[in-house]
Amino acid sequence: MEMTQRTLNSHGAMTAPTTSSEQDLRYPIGKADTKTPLAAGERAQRIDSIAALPAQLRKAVAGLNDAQLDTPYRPGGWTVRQVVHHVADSHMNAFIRFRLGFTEDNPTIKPYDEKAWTELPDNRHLPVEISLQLLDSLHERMVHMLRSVPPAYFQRTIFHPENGPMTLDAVVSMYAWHGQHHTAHVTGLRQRQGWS
Ligand code: NI
Repeated sequence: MEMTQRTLNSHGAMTAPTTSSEQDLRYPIGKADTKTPLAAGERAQRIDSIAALPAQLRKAVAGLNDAQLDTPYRPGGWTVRQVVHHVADSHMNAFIRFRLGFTEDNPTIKPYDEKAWTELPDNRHLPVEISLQLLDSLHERMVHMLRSVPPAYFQRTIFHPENGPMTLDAVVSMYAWHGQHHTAHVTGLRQRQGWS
């Protein structure tokens, strides 16, 4: 089902979808704020957000049938199923990036082709529950690590070959945002489709 967002102009006529509404579908919570360094309270809040993600994502997809899970969250976008498996793909990389950054001096991290990963068969076919369980375990370990390392560790850096150096504070912000960003793709679709 097409889910173009149309708005009424001042004369009451339907207008074509605008770039801004497409942007709204793609970036429902805006872009990541990766200012660095974070104040201790801000960092704790963002780590809390990472901790909350698995349950939020589980709630976002609760009760959806296979046809709904295989619906793109926006025209031309990934399906809900692909979004959930992508979050697991991405956060496995996050876990490794934190661990490299906490234990090595400005390690070079490995970018990956996230779009190509999302086309792999497990992402397209497996039940979302598989990745929800993976995220439960992964985030439990990641959050324990993030809440327990010395605060100074968040000023350590990783080196991204395309984007340059990033502090671990920026990585915390990036992945706190990332989970909320994709959860909002699913909750936004549910709302627009009237799936309750
Ligand atoms: Ni993503």
